[in-house]
Amino acid sequence: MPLQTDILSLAANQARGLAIDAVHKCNSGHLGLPLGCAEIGAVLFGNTLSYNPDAPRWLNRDRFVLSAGHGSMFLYSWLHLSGFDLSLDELKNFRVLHSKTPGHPEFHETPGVECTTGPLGQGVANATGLALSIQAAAARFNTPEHTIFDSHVIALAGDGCMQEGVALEAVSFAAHQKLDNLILIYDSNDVTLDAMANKSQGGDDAKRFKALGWDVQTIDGHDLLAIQKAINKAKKATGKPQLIIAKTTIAKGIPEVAGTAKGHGEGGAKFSEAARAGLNLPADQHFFVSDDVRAYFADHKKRLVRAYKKWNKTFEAWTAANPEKAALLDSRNAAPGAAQLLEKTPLFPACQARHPRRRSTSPSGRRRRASAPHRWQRRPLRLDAQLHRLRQGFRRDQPRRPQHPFRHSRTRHGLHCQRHRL
Ligand SMILES: Cc1ncc(C[n+]2csc(CCOP(=O)(O)OP(=O)(O)O)c2C)c(N)n1
Ligand SMILES: [Mg+2]
Repeated sequence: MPLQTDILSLAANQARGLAIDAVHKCNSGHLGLPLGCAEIGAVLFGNTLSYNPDAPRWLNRDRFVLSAGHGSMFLYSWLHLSGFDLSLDELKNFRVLHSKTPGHPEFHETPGVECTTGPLGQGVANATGLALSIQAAAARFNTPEHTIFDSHVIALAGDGCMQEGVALEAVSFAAHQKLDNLILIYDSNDVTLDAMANKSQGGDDAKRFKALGWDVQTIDGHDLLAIQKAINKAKKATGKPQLIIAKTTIAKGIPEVAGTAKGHGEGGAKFSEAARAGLNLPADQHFFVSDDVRAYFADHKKRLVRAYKKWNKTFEAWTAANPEKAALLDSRNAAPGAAQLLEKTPLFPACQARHPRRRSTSPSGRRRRASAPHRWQRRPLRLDAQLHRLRQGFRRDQPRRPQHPFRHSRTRHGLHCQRHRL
């Protein structure tokens, strides 16, 4: 479909506005990526990705993985604009406990989120796994008459992801397996968190990926047409995974911090009112989406649903012609889900052990124990309780957020958890 650049540029600026407002409201989060990649989001969700917001787990959907999970407001804004079940109120609840918009995207929490991401590089590996499984399914289930699996996996990764060993291992594996349904968009903005990227990384990424066996394109990540052309070319390519190096300006839209390390986090939020004016967003209406942008995405959804229905017809014909394959595919429903797997997780003796605590025998130690005896009672290790809560989370009818075993910042041992600080 030809790209409607006017309306998509407008949508990109309004997505920027949603990110600015959400981060400003909770005074926390990361503005750099949602602002720097707004045009990439507009092309993906407004043109090139194949999905159905009403059926987020459709078998043959394109999977979008935000490997740079700190830029979660990017994903939430575009899921909202595309018509997924993610209301404006959820965007207003960004980073609020039990909202559908946690600080980093979490699978199970939010329709349209394919993977839990945040630890840098991990999404690249997840995307590789997804691409591999789609190819395995295609090899097993497609027939000369019917193609039911032909979707793509598109991951968006930043400089930090590229530095991680887990990403590099996956990248090498993807090339070896010729995963040509994997498209990696590299948000190359020359900044990593609190410094310019050249302080911590160097080398020629294009040459490195080519040497491993990838096709590589380098584009201006703010040029809508260039982005569309590159993604379409990557979708058509065969035999190799596809890297698109998108040169972007971090925090584009907030001139005070754009292109600098200050643009990475919430630093730009204090300039939000001036930035909103520069982006032509109404001063008196926060979390603003214009009627014409809503209308564009409503129309786009109709196109997507038409393609989905067409696929369903093919799927029905395939099912009738291949009952054995269809039964095999259906048997995945009998496979245990996350809740059942957790039920089977044994509680190891270490979890039930009592935590030994050294007691001071000094007079001051005795006084402390006397003043707060509950703090000195012996209790099971935290892991036991967390596993229990995780199970409870999956048991609830409403998909409330299952507690992550490492969510707490401090364990009884006094150890801080890295994940908490992502
Ligand atoms: C494995 C891991 N280490 C450290 C972090 C903390 N962290 C979050 S974002 C970030 C910088 C990432 O840089 P980049 O991907 O270039 O993001 P940008 O600054 O361009 O938004 C770091 C180090 C993390 N999330 N995961
Ligand atoms: Mg960067």
